[in-house]
Amino acid sequence: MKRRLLRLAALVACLASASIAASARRPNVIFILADDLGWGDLRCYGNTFLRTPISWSVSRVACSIGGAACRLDRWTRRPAATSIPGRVIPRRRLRRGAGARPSRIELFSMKNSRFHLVALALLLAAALPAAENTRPNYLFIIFDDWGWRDAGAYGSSWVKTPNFDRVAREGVLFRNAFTSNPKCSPCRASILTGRNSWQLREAVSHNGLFPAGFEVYPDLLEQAGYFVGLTGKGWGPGDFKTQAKRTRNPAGPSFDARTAPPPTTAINRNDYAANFDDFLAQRPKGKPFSFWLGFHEPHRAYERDSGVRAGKNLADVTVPAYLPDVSVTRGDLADYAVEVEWADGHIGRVLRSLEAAGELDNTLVIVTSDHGMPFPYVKGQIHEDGFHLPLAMRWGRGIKAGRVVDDFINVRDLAPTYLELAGLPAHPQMTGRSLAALFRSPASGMVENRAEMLVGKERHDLGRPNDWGYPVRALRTPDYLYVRNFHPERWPAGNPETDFGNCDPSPSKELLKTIGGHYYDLSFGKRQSDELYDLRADPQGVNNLAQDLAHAGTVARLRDRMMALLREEQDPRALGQAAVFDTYQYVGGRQKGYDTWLKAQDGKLKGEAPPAETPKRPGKSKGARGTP
Ligand SMILES: [Ca+2]
Repeated sequence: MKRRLLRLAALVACLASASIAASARRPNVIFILADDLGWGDLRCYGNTFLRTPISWSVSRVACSIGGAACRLDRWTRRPAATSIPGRVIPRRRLRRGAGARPSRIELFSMKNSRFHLVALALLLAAALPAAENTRPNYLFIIFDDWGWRDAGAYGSSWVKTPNFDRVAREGVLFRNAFTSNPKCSPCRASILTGRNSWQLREAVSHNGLFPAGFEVYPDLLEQAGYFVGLTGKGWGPGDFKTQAKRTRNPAGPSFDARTAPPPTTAINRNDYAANFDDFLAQRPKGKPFSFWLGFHEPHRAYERDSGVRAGKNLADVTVPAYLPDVSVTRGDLADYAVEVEWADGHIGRVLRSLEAAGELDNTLVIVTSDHGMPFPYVKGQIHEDGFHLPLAMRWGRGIKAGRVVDDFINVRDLAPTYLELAGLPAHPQMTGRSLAALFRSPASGMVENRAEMLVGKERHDLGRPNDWGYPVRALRTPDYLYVRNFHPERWPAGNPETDFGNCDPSPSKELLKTIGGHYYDLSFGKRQSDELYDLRADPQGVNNLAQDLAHAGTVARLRDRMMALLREEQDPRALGQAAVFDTYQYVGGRQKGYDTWLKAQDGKLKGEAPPAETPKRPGKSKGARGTP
């Protein structure tokens, strides 16, 4: 029926155009001008992997008009052989333009013809319903605190991630993916809303309120007919009920019923892959889906020495430049690796489930993390390994396999991508940039010249007087990381007396506190207002060059560029309104609060018993940690 309607509309369009042209006794010409559509992106030019709704529709329209043109030729009694439906026209002939023999042109023009515009709109409208069933599914897999270097696809030999590597191999691996704020809640808010964290009011904070007035992509997809779900960690920690009045996590309704015995006491009991199977089983027939699979791994705590017990050889571990290379850090890193590898196994299971359901190639699978590993100098810090993310995507129907892309990707680009691929209009709140055109390219390397990235933070954890945060903004370019610390008089990871609250407890942290010196200063010491790292010579960013006069010009240039971009983004920090950031409520526990520490000192002076120590979270409670 649709096909008949389409042919009828095409026939009407072409007959009309024929009536206009008949007086000149020439064949009709309709030229379909698609805006920004690459010539290789049409199936009729041999494209075998790309079927986005737009190119699909244009392709169908072109073929249909070709069919109508054949009838048209019969109507005008011209030889039908000059117009063959579905015929491939050599590119050289398309370039001949006005010099081509009119009777040989089979590409059509709507130039200067209002009627033809209307006819084309009718044809596209007829074709779009056919594309509706081709909307892709989305499976978004996010680790909690997984560092970007720790995957086989990025060259790691000691962290085994065969399933992440498979996604990269059968799709695209991004070498420059970033979160603009390296902490759980602000990064996840950015993913959901498609905005940078300083554009999200209260959601810039870790453990704060999810603000009212911002749309999230799972809701928008659900309204467009998608079946949505979540297992594990969505947005959080924080409170999405008080201000946003949400009754479920912004990442979607939870599917957490299935549990399984974990391999260590610190790994979560969530059987992520089985919960995804439950979600698939409950999906209404024919509906596209969007699922958020949020691992709790490799967030701390870890089972001590689980790495060695799992067979890790500590001699194989690669210790980064900002940590001392000793057995304590090697053991800590090996314990972290066990959790990464456990989670990677679930990726293999969900890929097999998609294959069994016949949905693998119609599903855009994205695997990433919310920020770097939970070690000093990384998690919560504006350093290269803090905000640089692992990112691979697989979409059999829409991404050519084996690509490695160097464009700078921000997690806020994901939400607009989901909307565009689902055929939805761009949302005016989203400031990220869709990746759909990048997907269509078969190229590797720098594809769209996305080559700079803003990074920053305000308050993460407590631990400074008045609950102050540690405000930072930074600009990352292919060669440099420039960092601006707006309050260098504050302690970057929290005050020493409150035990550097923005650095998770760990054997590595205890070691640095014990030995002091260089590594302690790197992670916990106060910083200069400007930092500059030349990532070509110093890829992990540990040698600050900003105080070297030889780099003064680079510092000034990058600072000016960064502030100009922040003003464009309406960042309150760049508009003289920075005081607002420290007014945002902190909703987590106050054990790390400076006021809690002060009260304890008062009690000591008065001879009172010290307050009970902050209870250590048992590993198995990981699942409930902080996420309402
Ligand atoms: Ca995290």
